[in-house]
Amino acid sequence: MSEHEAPCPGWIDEHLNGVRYGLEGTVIAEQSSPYQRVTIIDSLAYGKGLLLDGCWMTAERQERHYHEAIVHPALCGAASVERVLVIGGGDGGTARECLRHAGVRQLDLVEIDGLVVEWSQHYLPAIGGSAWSDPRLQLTVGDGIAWVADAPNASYDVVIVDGSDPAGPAEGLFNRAFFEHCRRILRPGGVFVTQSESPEAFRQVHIDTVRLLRQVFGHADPLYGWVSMYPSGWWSWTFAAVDGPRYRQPDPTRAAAVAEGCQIWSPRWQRGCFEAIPAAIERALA
Ligand code: SPD
Repeated sequence: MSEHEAPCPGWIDEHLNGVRYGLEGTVIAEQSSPYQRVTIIDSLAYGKGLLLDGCWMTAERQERHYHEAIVHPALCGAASVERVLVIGGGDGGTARECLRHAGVRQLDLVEIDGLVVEWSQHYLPAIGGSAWSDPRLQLTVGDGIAWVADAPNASYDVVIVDGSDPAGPAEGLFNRAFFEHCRRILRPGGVFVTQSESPEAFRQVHIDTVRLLRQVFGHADPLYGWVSMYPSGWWSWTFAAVDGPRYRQPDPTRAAAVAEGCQIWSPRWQRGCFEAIPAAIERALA
């Protein structure tokens, strides 16, 4: 989808549809895994960061915009948070935010690419933080699509899909069969969330993803935020639940326990971001 090129020395860019999204910095490690090209950079503005196949994934001084947004509406909204599944998320940031919730007893993190985990632990240790040594974390390097297909009915309270863009290893994380399994493995009161791309730079993928989730779950709500290193800087995460949009009403006790440590998320921020649906997207989804 995008190419990682270095058009001028000292810049690392993601290229998409005639626009480049770049950081000034240097590549400090790069290798092709069996799944994708994995690149670690050191940037002036955001510290060390990760690209997969030339697309921005995360960076030390930027990651909270993404990880707080994908995690806390789900973990503050689910009836229980005892058993959490994260598909993808090999940098550890989503796991770190989940494990700030004291009610989490087991977090299964299933990442397809062992090199992403290895290099995130080595080069970006602050992103996973204490998650990597937390006994509640069960890390599996394996196929998340097969994991959800094989998981028993009603086996998780929260399912989080923290994949990359729908090309290469993440392509199968955006289709009906996958979403149906995610719904099947949720317990009553359970909440599902997936990163659902940019309403501008990936407009059609975004609309298709929300539509499909509405068909599978009966309802789904995109939340809009900002990840300035991603194409257009405008991003979305779409939430659904087995028994109504409970993710819109954060549990006050759980919210209070995590809000103090957040840079971006708060119940108020979340309320605004669920309401901030662009008019044309709202019409397209109607
Ligand atoms: N275009 C970038 C989409 C990336 C989504 N996942 C990011 C991984 C952060 N844990």
